[in-house]
Amino acid sequence: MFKKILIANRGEIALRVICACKELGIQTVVVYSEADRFSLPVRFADAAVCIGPPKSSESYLNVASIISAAEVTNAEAIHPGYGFLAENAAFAEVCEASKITFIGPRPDVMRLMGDKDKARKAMAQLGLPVLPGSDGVVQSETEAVEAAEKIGYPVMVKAAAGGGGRGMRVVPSKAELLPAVRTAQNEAAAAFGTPDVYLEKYISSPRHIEFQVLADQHGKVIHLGERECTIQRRHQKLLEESPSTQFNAALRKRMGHQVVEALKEIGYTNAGTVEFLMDEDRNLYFLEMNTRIQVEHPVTEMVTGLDLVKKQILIAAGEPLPIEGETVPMRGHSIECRICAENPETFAPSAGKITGFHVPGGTGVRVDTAAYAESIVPPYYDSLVAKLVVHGDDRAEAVSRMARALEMFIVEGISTSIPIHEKIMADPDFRAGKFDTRFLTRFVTNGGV
Ligand code: MV4
Repeated sequence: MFKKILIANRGEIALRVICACKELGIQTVVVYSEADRFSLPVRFADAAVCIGPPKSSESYLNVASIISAAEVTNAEAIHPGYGFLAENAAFAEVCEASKITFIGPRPDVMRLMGDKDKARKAMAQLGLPVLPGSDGVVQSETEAVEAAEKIGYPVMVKAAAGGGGRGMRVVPSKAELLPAVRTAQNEAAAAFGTPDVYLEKYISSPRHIEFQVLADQHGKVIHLGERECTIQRRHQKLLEESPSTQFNAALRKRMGHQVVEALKEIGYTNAGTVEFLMDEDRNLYFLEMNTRIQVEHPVTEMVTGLDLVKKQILIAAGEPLPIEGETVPMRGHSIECRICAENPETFAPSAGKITGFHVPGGTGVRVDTAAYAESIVPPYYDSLVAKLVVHGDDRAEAVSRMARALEMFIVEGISTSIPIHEKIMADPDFRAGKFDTRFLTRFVTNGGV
């Protein structure tokens, strides 16, 4: 087991990793930017190293500074959290070359999954269902036209290096195809440094469902069921839940088995998430795979009782997963609301000082946050202030528990997304489990997708 781990992240996830390390008896080092000097991760870690100015590019994305911090503190492993360097294969390679364990999958597997059209091809070959699409990246205008014809309109143009909704275009008919391809290529080149795009059949009001997996270094792969992440605004998830109202035990077992088999073939290790789109007939199609711990991992922890961050660390240290079969029992229902610092009208991030702060508690309530009264939400990073997570015996109990917990959550000094979450909890369609990716458009004039 590791004696000391460096955490290359900030905010609630840095604190989350510190919690796991403390319980495992592992020493922690956090790196921090000048904007995070008075943060809770800095306070609770055994050691903290300032790695640069507030801008991420000069601190949390600064590979050289992070590696030297690990070297001077004798950290044996690095936990990247989510965002920043978490899915950067080159960073994982630098760790390897520096004899530091990167807590995540191997760099080659990260690189494959980072290339969305290659990942799609690989997963299709391994038996996962995918939407009809082009055969890899489209190389010419003729190829794009022919592929779209074969798929049938509407189609979607997607950046190979994209993900999370960036560099995507919906194309209703042939007239719009080539302009959309060119725009997407330009966007992709600007955003990711490569213009590669591919085409896929467009599903108009899908649900977003993802499977959580864990894989050890001895060939054991398990799944921990699905999360429903359909309620999003501009590709930012607002809330997630597990299980999905659209799943039953048979569908979970069938899809979970397919996911487990595919990841065994790929040689996947550590925690990961396999994303699917679900159409109106409940068909599932592989979209992409995330090779990190995700923001919404707590809902899976609540229904499985497993500590996913501890599992990540144990797996990286070479421990076998002590689990029989392909999955674990799941109990009850969990929902997570992402409480963000944002202007309720414009949704622009609302940085500033939190003057009053009270977190709800009681049965079945968990709050993951690095905020406290008098703390400052810096303007440089994402606007997540807290994750409010509840567990109940069933979905109805989880919804009412979330509603009362939101009511008892006090954040003063900045505005947050708490009011929109309260509206969602009170919504009859949400309560009935009736929603798709356009759900939010009716709450907000400029939200939607
Ligand atoms: C799609 C799609 C429709 N058809 N792909 C958005 C995030 C990225 N991971 C994939 N996304 C989508 N891919 C096809 N072929 C619609 C979306 C999409 C979406 C998906 C899940 C949740 C919210 C969404 C909002 C807009 C678009």
